[in-house]
Amino acid sequence: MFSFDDIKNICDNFVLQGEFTDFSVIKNGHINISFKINYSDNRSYLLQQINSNVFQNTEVLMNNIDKVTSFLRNKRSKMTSLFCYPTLSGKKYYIDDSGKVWRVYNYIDNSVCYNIINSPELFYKTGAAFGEFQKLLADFPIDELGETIPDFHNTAKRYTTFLSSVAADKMNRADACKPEIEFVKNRADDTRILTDLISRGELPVRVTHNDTKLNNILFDADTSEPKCVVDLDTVMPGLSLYDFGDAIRSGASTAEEDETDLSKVSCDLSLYEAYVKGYLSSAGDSLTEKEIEYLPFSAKLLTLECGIRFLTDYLEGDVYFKTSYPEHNLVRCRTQFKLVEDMENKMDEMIRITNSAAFR
Ligand code: GN1
Ligand code: MG
Repeated sequence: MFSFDDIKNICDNFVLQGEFTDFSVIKNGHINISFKINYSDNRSYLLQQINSNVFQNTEVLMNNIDKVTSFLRNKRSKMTSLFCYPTLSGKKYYIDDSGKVWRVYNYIDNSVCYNIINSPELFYKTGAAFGEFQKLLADFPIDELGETIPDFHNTAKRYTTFLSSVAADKMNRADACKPEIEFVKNRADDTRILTDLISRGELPVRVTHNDTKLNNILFDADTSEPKCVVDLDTVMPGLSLYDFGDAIRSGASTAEEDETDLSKVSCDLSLYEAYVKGYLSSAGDSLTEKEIEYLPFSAKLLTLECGIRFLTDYLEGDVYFKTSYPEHNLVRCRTQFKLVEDMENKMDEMIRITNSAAFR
């Protein structure tokens, strides 16, 4: 899709050290397009084409990222932080002749990420790292952050949008997913629970990551210690519960997000327990009782929300998430709904685990 010259020409607009030698595509992520770009003297950087359909206000996006990364770099932490390289004109992003938006980050060397994890020890560390990330940003001036995607985790709104997509059915796909549509409608009340708590002032709005998918944390390839929290596009005002819930959705699942054999999909309670303990070990003393009370529910809600988003995108004709085949979003929503069902069956146990970890 992109030639050597295409990529080199884009890179030439950034202030980087050395000579461009080659590049490779990084396959992770449903939104942006990422490349590892290699320079002379073994230097590498991460080049990304930002999805402007998803992030419609580049100024707000890059301003948030610039402020947050600068703030994190001044904090004491064992983890590394991202850094945005400037363009020749001193901006944080570059717009090419065809209107595509690009940025360059430092490349985090010698690191690995996972789409699936089966080690509670590693998932404990993941929880501790995301908890630390939240704590490091606790005194960030929240008013300086814009909303990069308005109502990103407003599940009640996501539900309304979903209903409109079902009604419009512009791709004639609704017939093919009747059980999934019913599944969502049966859980309409759940979608309003956190938004209601926010409007009653019962949950604190914090600076949160909002996309704490397992593969958004990089581990050191040698030591397996968390090395860097990445994908900062959605760092903005949010709930701690969004970050906790999404991490469980993605990391405590026994299967990948697009597994077609649903018998392989479940929520692993030993992974759940490990994450809760890791997360509480770093973020615990800053959480309110209400936040702790809603941790188990947030896992279910964020999973339901993600499934609703996949299903909505399927009904809309796959306009948001990158897909590799026509039913990809439908397949993804099915794994999420299978997980939701499994969490519903295990909810009492999830509550017990959470309480015993929090109130020891
Ligand atoms: C997207 O960018 P990526 O792949 O980490 C999405 C998340 C979803 C996730 C589902 C900006 O995350 O909200 O939970 O896919 N990011 C955006 O895999 O929509
Ligand atoms: Mg992302």
